[in-house]
Amino acid sequence: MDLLKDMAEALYKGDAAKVTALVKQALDAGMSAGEILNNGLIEGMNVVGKDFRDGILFVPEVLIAARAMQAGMDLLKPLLAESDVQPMGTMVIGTVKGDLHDIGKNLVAMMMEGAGFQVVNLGTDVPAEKFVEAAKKHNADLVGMSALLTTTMVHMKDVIEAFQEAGLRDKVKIMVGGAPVTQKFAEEIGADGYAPNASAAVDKAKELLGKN
Ligand code: B1M
Repeated sequence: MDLLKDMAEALYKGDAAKVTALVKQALDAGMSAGEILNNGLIEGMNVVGKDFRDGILFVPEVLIAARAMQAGMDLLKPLLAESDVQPMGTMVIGTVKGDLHDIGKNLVAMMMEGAGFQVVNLGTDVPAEKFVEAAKKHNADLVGMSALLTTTMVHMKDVIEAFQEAGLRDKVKIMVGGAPVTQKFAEEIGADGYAPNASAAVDKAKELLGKN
């Protein structure tokens, strides 16, 4: 168990090399990929999320921790794919059409992965039809949209309408976020959820899928 505790701590500190070494050690010791993921990596990322929310950690530390998480995940992913560990859910995420900002969106994507979600990151400048196509292809439970410009946040509504037109609106929960986006705006455009930051996004996603 100490191995997993050390792993969570190394992840919190953003020590990717140590996380990698500990994941290998845990696998050699016969632990399952699911156990390492849930009790080592996700455990560490949960603390990162809480401390980010509470203003103890800031964006650079979270990005470094997320990189360490990714290093561990790279080793576990092929094993998880073979095993029967079910993700918390699948999220398709992207920055809306016309918008090239992706730092916050990637942070949300990484925190979601850290919480055990499968994330399909569509990148930036994503048109409505691409969100719909990807949600269909990956059988997504959640669609996440990010916008950093007042001129592009309006496209979030277009995406929601595209899901309605495709007859898929009832199949997915839609979450929005980004600096100019508010709870009020989310309600106005008919989104299911809004989150002000990456750790709140994880909480909201779990809430929307009834996984709390
Ligand atoms: Co731009 N930019 N930018 N920019 N940029 C802003 C957003 C701006 C506020 C700066 C300013 O004027 N003070 C302003 C927008 C004004 C407005 O619309 N009201 C602006 C502008 C005007 C522009 C250009 C138009 C500038 C120009 O060319 N004249 C241009 C537009 C390009 C385009 O997109 N088409 C532009 C370009 C750029 C760069 C390319 C140089 C660069 C982006 C690089 C990149 O992302 N790869 C950039 C940057 C870095 C910024 C600022 C400085 C920082 C944004 C950022 O990364 N924040 C920004 C000013 C600012 O915000 N202080 C600014 C850190 C990030 C962690 O926070 O993205 O808010 P944020 O994400 C948070 C939450 O919002 C939330 O969680 C994240 C983590 O906590 N969140 C979600 C985000 N998405 C979510 C989704 C969710 C839930 C939560 O659910 C799905």
